[in-house]
Amino acid sequence: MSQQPEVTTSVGWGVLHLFCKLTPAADRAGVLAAIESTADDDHHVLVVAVLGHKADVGVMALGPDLWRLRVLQTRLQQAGLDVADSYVSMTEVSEYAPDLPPEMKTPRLYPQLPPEGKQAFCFYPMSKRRNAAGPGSGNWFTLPYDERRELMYEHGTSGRKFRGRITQVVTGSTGVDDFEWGVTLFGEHLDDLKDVVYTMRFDEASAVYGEFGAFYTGLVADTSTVLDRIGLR
Ligand code: 76R
Repeated sequence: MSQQPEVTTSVGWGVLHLFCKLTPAADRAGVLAAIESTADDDHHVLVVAVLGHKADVGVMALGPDLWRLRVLQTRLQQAGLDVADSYVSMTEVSEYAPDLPPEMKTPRLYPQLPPEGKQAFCFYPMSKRRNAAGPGSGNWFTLPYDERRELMYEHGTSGRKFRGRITQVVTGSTGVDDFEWGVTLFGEHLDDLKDVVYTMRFDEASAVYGEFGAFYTGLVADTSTVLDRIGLR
């Protein structure tokens, strides 16, 4: 294979969520090797045992080199996993938080995952509504910036009540996947995830403007534990 130059984001990292089903051809050693060969100092892979029918295993990979993320996908497929759903996004600092101090910006752009002690996981994609008229009307993108910033300030205030209980990783996907953000949440207890999402439903930014895709829920563990528990021995 010819040597490809790296394709990167200009800031932050690329993020690939893969939700996979086991097939009869699934090969434990191949899956382990795919994950181990992707992770290095800059690239991180975390593995989730998915609850429910939508998938068996979730893999979230982050890092600068998008080819490396694609090769992970290829190797998982070659190891007999069927990618049932996926999401492509990138880390970002919100336009409503330009003044965050560096110690808050760095973990937004370069999150160190998984957060310690938070094994309950959920992922869902989200957009802000842009319907001009009629039922379900509301257009986030025609609101003046100051109004949007106020609403995001309200959002941040209700979010901060969960500081320590929840780790949120909001990654941008406008133009690269079907929604505008991927929302990945980690908590110690499953109901931490429910509580934060329920609380945010009352924030105007979510109550009036939030639109959501499919939710995936799972349990974070080291790769071999996840593979044991989903029955790939
Ligand atoms: O980064 C920061 O901590 C600054 C404040 C903040 C911003 C700018 C913040 C805090 N969020 C921001 C941006 Mn959030 N967040 C979500 C969801 O289900 C839903 O209704 C929404 C999904 C949750 C659960 C959540 C949690 N946030 C965003 C954006 C980007 C908006 C943009 O740029 O236009 C989205 C889509 C989004 C969605 N948010 C927090 C939380 C929590 C728990 C916090 C507090 C974090 C902390 O203080 O540690």
